[in-house]
Amino acid sequence: MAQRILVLHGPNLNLLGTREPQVYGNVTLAQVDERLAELARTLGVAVETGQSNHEGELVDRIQRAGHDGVQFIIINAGAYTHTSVALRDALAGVAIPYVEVHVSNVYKREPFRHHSYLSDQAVGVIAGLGPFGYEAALRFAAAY
Ligand code: CA2
Repeated sequence: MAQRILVLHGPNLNLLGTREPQVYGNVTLAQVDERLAELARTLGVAVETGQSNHEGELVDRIQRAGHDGVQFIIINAGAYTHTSVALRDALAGVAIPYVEVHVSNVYKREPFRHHSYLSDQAVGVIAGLGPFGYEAALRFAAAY
């Protein structure tokens, strides 16, 4: 059975590639997901991607992952990274290893983006590599 990997995108990431290109680049979320699907085929893993602007929906998706055999999570929680104890608790609750991804280098940005509720429980964190960060995370997950 192929390893099952869930990629979750949080709030506003549906706007990727359409606004603020100086911060987030020109690649759209659909293109990121397409690239991940292609790469997953090459790596022989099963990847599922999803985006939500709603904290509770992200919590529900993480809880479901705990029941449906997901073995690794790649998550860019967007702004919820810096605010959400609920997402932290959901990830801890399912105990599925995860990598936190940020398109931008949050450490070069406003101080409120320097703290993450997810990082200390993550296997690792990728920030500032643009959309390539997701690809690097998927390669890591496949080898994990
Ligand atoms: O750099 C990242 O990937 C972030 O997770 C993106 C979040 C931000 O709140 C985090 O601090 C860092 C923002 C989501 C993307 O929002 C966009 C807004 C306009 C245009 C494109 C994306």
